[in-house]
Amino acid sequence: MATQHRIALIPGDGIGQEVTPAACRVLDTVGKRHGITFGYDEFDWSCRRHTETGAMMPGDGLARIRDHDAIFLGAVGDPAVPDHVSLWGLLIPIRREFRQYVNLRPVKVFEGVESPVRRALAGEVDLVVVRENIEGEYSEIGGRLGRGFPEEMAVQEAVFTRAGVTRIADYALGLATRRRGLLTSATKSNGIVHTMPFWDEVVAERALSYPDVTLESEHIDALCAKVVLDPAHFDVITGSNLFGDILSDLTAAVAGSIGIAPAANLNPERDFPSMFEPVHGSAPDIAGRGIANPLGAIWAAAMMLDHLGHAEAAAAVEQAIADVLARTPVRTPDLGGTATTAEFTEAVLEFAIG
Ligand code: GGG
Repeated sequence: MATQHRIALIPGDGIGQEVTPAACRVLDTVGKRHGITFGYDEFDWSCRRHTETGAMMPGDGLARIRDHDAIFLGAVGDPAVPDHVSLWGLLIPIRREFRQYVNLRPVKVFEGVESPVRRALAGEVDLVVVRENIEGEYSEIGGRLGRGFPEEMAVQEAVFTRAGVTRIADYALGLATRRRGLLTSATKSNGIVHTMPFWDEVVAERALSYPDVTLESEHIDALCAKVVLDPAHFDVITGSNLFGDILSDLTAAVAGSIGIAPAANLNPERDFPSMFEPVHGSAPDIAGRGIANPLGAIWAAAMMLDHLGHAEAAAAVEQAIADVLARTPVRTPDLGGTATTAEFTEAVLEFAIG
């Protein structure tokens, strides 16, 4: 009998509406081949909904998706709604309420994709960014005073807890143990005098329990330079919420395009559903033209398959992505081609199911 999964589907805004159906098409087709079926409950939570109703999602939104096996999200953001309103009205509450404290963002330079960085060669760059996802610089603590007056001010408190840093360090160290054994921790303890030395201390303490992992700590500014100059050096990179977010866009660009990067927002204990999304945003400049790169969303779907216990199906999707890039000229415009979202998706399916 086929394994059935219920997925909460939130296409969201802009190209999220275009790449999410592409990912579902791959899930359905590859799933069928592997004895897995998906039932989707689609939610219209988005900036359009905010414009019409005043809220990104309904008051009981989180309760409605709590019991799904996983959540698949397209993209969030539209010029009509301030970015902090759309993010804090949808994406961030999901991550926090469901304790999705790991944001896993793998990056590879695929054969057939030319990186803008000369030293980023296919087969050599294969790294994972492990971003802390529910605390750090993304914090509600703070406020604004004296709006409109010359002395107007804004204060934003970053929040780092021992529990929070410990669990993300353990996740990253565990992952490094199963990979090449190198963990790079992003810091800025020369300028940020409280939270970053604390981050460094906790990561170093936890590393003592992982003798097979070499830990290196790099200031975020120097780390960004090194990622560009020598991307093949890196294996697992961990960072706070903000540093991890910035690093994953940087590493995705080094790999050729932010359109190819996937993300898994994981609740490792599986007390709550985890959420899968492409790293890219809603890209209003190209939305509606059918040319968005669905690779990030399709790769995120592969990560979802893996999380749901279907490693073989996940590997088949990842291999199909690699095959399209290595063996065909099919590319969306962000990778220098002329293929549409649908054409790229078809090419992936041809390799995935033969
Ligand atoms: N595909 C997810 C998305 O739309 N992300 C937009 C974004 O700005 N994300 C910020 C973040 O991940 O913290």
